[in-house]
Formats: sequence, structure tokens, C-alpha cells
Amino acid sequence: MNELETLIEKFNQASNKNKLKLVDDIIEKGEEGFQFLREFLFSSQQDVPTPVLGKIYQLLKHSNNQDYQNFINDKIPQGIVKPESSLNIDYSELQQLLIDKEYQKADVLTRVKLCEIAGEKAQQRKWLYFTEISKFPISDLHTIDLLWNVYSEGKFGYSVQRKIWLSQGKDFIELWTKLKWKNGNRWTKYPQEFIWDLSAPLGHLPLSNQLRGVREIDALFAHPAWTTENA
Ligand code: UYC
Repeated sequence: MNELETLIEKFNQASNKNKLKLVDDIIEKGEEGFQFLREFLFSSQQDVPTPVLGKIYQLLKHSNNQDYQNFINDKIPQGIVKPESSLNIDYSELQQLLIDKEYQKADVLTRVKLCEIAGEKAQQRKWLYFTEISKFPISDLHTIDLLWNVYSEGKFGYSVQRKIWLSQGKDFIELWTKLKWKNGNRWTKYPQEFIWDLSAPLGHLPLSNQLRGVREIDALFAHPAWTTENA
């Protein structure tokens, strides 16, 4: 077996977490590495999208090789997540921003989309009442969360934040610290002090403004979306 074959065998047996790391090693092997990842992505299209597939998709789309870009544009132009919505809301722009790792723009658009879910009054107000959040359809929250998660190597998304919050005994102060939304007594300043790439801590994005208190994020974490398997 050559080095690439050994890597591929390792990859096939690895957990999703280790697969994320091995993708980088496989890419380093050049053309044949890319070829393998392309096949892997193509043959996984009917599967539930994972951060591993999202990372491969991003690498192929942003490679210097025209063949891979063409492959993406011809075969899977819209991305690997089918953005389900009970309200016929269009999440394609959010998907494209996240594919392109435009996390700051995606963060802004996510809040716009949440207001769109809540309806006309919230769209005008530009922020949410916690009572509106509890009525959100599961499918739309699943979609937003999946998009963030799949295109961030599993780092971002409300479900990631919620898990940290649970692990801290539902203590918001502890959560802010873990997410680097707060440093000691100092709130992180929006937008310039937040970290808009994958060097951010786990769960750093998307942001929820705490100016009006914790009831909004509390309602988000209490939503049945996170304890229900399917929409
Ligand atoms: N901001 O500090 N935030 C804003 C965060 C707070 C404040 C937006 C997050 C603390 C003001 C977003 C944190 C606070 C505005 C976030 C944070 C504060 C603003 C834009 C760490 C002062 C302008 C979207 C928890 C001590 C308000 C939006 C306005 C905006 C996010 C101040 C996404 C995660 C308590 C004055 N902050 N925010 O909602 O109306 O306006 O323009 O959380």
C-alpha cells in the first residue's frame, strides 16, 4: 500500500471527528487525494450531511483546480444541505455564505432569517420576543443549525451552544465565558471583538444579542427542535 492508500483506509475506519483531520492529510497527497474525496462526496449525497462532507465540499469548491470547481458547479451547485422550511423560507443565500466561510455575513443573515420566521412584526422590529421563538417550526431551526454545523467542521450552531450550556448546568455566565462572549467582567464588543473564522472557540457563532436579557436565547435552547429527531 502507498501512503495515500494507507490514509484512505484509516479514513474509512475513523470516527467523524478524526475524519475531519484526515481530510487535510489526504488533500496534501495532491491529485489522487482530491480524486478520492470527490468520489466520497459524490457517493454520500443521499446521506445525512455531516461536517466531514461539508469540509470536503468547501475544499473542492475553493481548490485552485478548475475540474473540482466544475464538478461542484455541475453536480452539487446548491450545497449538500437540503434546506427544509415549513414556511417556504429560502435559505440558499445562507448556505452559500457558510460554504464560503463568510461567517460574519452569515451571522447577520441568520438574525434576519429568524425575524422572517417570526413574521412581519418581528421583521419590522428587527429583534425577537421569546414568545415568538417557542412557536418556530422545528424544520426551520434544524435547517439553520445544520447549515452552521456542516460548514464549520462541527464548531458552530445553536445545538453546539446548547450542549455547552447544558454541560455548564444551564448557567449563562459560564456559557458566555466558554463562548468568549464575555471575558471576566467585560462583554465582548460587537462586532469587532468577535472572531469570524474557525479559530473561534466552540459555539462562538451564531451570536445572540443579550442586550434585552437571556429570555430569547433561553427560549431558543428550550425549543423542541433540539430534543426531536425529525421535523
Ligand atoms: N453583543 O455584547 N449590543 C449587537 C452581542 C450585550 C449592544 C448585535 C453578544 C451586552 C448594543 C449583536 C454579546 C451589551 C448594541 C450583538 C454582546 C450589549 C448591540 C447586533 C456578548 C452591553 C446595539 C444585532 C453577550 C453590555 C443595539 C442586534 C442596537 C448590538 C451580540 C450591547 C449580534 C453575543 C449585554 C448597545 N450585539 N449587548 O441585535 O439596537 O442589534 O443597535 O449582549
